[in-house]
Amino acid sequence: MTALLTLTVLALVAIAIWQMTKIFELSQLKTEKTEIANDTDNKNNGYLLFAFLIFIYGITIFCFAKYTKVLLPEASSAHGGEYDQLMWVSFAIIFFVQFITQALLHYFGYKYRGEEGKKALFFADNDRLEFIWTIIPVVVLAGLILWGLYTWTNIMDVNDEDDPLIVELYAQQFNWTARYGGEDNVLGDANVRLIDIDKANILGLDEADPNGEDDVIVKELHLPVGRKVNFKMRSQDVLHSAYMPHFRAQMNCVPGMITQFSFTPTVTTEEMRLNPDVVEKVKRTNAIRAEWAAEGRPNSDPWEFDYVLLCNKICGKSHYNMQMKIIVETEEEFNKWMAEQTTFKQTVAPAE
Ligand SMILES: [Cu+2]
Repeated sequence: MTALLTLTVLALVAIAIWQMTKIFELSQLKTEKTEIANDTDNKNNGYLLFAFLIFIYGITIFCFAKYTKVLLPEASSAHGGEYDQLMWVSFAIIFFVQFITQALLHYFGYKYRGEEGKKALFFADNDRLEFIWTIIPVVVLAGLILWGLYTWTNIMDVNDEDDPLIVELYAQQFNWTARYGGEDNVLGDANVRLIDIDKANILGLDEADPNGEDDVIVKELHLPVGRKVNFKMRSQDVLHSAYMPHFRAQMNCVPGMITQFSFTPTVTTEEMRLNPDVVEKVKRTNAIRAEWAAEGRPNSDPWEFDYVLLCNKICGKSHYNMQMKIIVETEEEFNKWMAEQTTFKQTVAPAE
């Protein structure tokens, strides 16, 4: 609110100054036609172009220096490295091209400013120039697109080779539920029409399907490190998107259909908590939280890093808080945890 008021005051002061200059100008005896730009005006505008150029370079460098730390830490999935490399190379090319073209754009704006007696040269075309500025972007973009397509096909190759763990991610306003295939690693059939709250059948599993009997339904996603996981996404109501940023994974959850994504987690939660970037982030966050705690504000308990599954599709008013904790652990820890879970058959109320 204070910021808004300050901005309003600043804007009003600026308008007042502008109006006063107008009054001042009008009160002067006109010596020349001030509405037409003269050489001095053009030159000043040319210099302003350079000032703007320095401003955009400056703000870019500033943002990089100040905000790179909020980027995600190193990828925790087998395909994540490839994905990150593609992103960084694209970034590098964009910044390189932007650096050069902006400098040229502003320099030419200054160089060919209007001057008394200077006439523009009529220049129909130049085949060589046209060729250069067409062929370079074509080659670079075609390279990036082909590499992107190749990476995409690699990442999106969801198949059942290497005995993947089958996990369903079920989205609804505004929470996630995960379902494991159980002992047989096969998910029982399910349909939203079969949801029966009275019987605690919250995911609409088909009770007649024997594959569903040993399914395990949980509110915290556990994954064994190094084992491929095939995710099957469903949505109960509207479009959601299952986003697991640390694994560089995202897939929309669409009502009425099953979408898929597959990845292999490579770093356990324990290991990730020791990652220098993560340690730094936890430190920064907890420093802010300590300040909050001192002020008696809510949500100020110390934070510990955990992987998360977030919803990345604005799906309603509590979308921002639609998340589920992910724990990546060793095979033994995972098996131990799994053994403690109850199966669908054990939890569902018997038919009356
Ligand atoms: Cu959502």
